[in-house]
Amino acid sequence: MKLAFITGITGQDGSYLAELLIEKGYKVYGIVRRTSLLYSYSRLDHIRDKIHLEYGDMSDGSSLTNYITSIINNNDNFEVFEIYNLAAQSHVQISFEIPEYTSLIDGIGTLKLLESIRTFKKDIQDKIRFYQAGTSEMYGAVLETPQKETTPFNPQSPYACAKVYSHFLVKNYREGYGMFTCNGILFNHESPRRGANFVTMKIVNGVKKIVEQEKENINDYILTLGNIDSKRDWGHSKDYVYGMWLMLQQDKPDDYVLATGHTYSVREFIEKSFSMKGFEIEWNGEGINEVGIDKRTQRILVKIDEKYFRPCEVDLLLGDATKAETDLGWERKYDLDKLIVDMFD
Ligand code: NDP
Ligand code: GDR
Repeated sequence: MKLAFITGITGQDGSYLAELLIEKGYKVYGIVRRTSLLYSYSRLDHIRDKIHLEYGDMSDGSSLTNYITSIINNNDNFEVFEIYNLAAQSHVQISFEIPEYTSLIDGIGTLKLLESIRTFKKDIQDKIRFYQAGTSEMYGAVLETPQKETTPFNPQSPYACAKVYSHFLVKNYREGYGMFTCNGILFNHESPRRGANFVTMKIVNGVKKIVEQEKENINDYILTLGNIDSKRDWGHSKDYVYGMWLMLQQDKPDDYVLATGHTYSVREFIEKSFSMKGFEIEWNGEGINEVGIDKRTQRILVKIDEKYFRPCEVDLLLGDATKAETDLGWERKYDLDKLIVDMFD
């Protein structure tokens, strides 16, 4: 019997990963946070009867240890137990507003999980495999392009600093205690399940709103964004959760970059998204006064607001996933156009 425990199961990646593992015959467990409304289950509605959920929180080490222990005790003779640590305060800009909380969940939370695993005897520990959701944000103000596993980190936010801490813990527990722990270093990945306040989903939802408004002859909505000149290497979450799973199927634990090897600016993402719905965007003005105008009607569709700027920005991310492609046989099904079409649909 194969077991999997996903922290962050209610999130974008957690929900796709749960689907994949169910398909592969795993018994899938996850934790959910207590909230006053049950909104956080919405990405799991379609598989709710196929997964096991308990309340838990990355800030509560005993809940994590108790849950992992109960999974092991309730499944005699399990073959392998894969733990995917996807839970995080994952919004970079918000990490500047709640840096302590972000560090506690994205940094110390990882330590709590690793220590939980370490409490088990060697014969059990040897059947546990651990995946850490690392990020291209760790490269930050990049010291090399493209970025690969050997590129030094230069984090530019509390979020990225906490993830760097987790990255080295995972390496430390692998080297120090011989645990099967892997770091994924994943570049941006999106999907129809992306949170609404990440830039790609915000753009797609904005374009949809403008299309809907045009049908009703209304034209008061303007898509308002921050820095549109940063560049990102955007892939699809479905491709990336498959890569996470592949990492834990290898004979030896290691760290891998997952990326598409193509980078686009936020500006290009805006232009592509609008053009898929028949709009051609012209840019006018500079800096915070720049606006994106519909060439046909001269209506302003995009404007800039300083409130979306970050204290430190990551200007360019471009990943080199050669190691994952060669060693894991990782392949992607989505390019940027296919991704945007999927997000619209
Ligand atoms: P989401 O923000 O969609 O999901 C985050 C998950 O973490 C949610 O299930 C959330 O629960 C959970 N969570 C947050 N805080 C806590 C807490 N205190 N205790 C328990 N659970 C908590 O992120 P993604 O799915 O996009 O990303 C998954 C992971 O991969 C994250 O760690 C992220 O940092 C990392 N990553 C993401 C990339 C991307 O481009 N998407 C790229 C590289 C790394 P709730 O639903 O209750 O909020
Ligand atoms: P990122 O994603 O910070 O790369 O982190 P996000 O979509 O938030 O920002 C990408 C770029 O767009 C610029 N931007 C805006 N961003 C947001 N959110 N809202 C806006 O209005 C806006 N306008 C411009 C940003 O400044 C940035 O340059 C994501 C998260 O999923 C992390 O958890 C993950 O680790 C990294 O990707 C890889």
